Amino acid sequence: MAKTIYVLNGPNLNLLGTREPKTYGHATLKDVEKLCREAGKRHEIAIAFHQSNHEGQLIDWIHEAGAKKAAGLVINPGGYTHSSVAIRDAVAAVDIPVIEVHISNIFAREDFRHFSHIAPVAKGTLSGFGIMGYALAIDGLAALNASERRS
Ligand code: CA2
Repeated sequence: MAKTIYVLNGPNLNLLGTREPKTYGHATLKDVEKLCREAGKRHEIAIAFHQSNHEGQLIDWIHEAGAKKAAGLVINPGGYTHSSVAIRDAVAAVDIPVIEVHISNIFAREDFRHFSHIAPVAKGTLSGFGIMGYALAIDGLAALNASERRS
């Protein structure tokens, strides 16, 4: 059965490409989805791509990825990065590798963006690579899966 990587996008990321291009670039969320599907194809891994403005929906998808033993999960929690203990708890509760992605470099921005509830429970974090960060995260998860199969 084909492996699946979940790619989850949090609040306001549906607006990508419509505002704040200096911070987030001109690409839309559809462009991000295309990029992720192309990365998935390279590794023969299916992509389950979602966006929600609702914390509970994101948590349900994290649980679903865990229950289905997905090959991994890429999450850009948006503003919830800096506020959500509930998303942190969901990430900590699943036994699959989770990569946190941020389009912008959160450490080069306002102080309140420097803290992430998710980072301590994620396998790793990518921040500041633009939308390329999503593809890099999928490449990383594919490499982790390949090395696990070898050991
Ligand atoms: O850099 C990132 O990817 C962020 O996760 C984006 C979040 C922000 O709260 C984090 O600190 C960093 C915001 C997502 C909002 O996205 C928009 C995109 C275009 C226009 C308006 C909002």
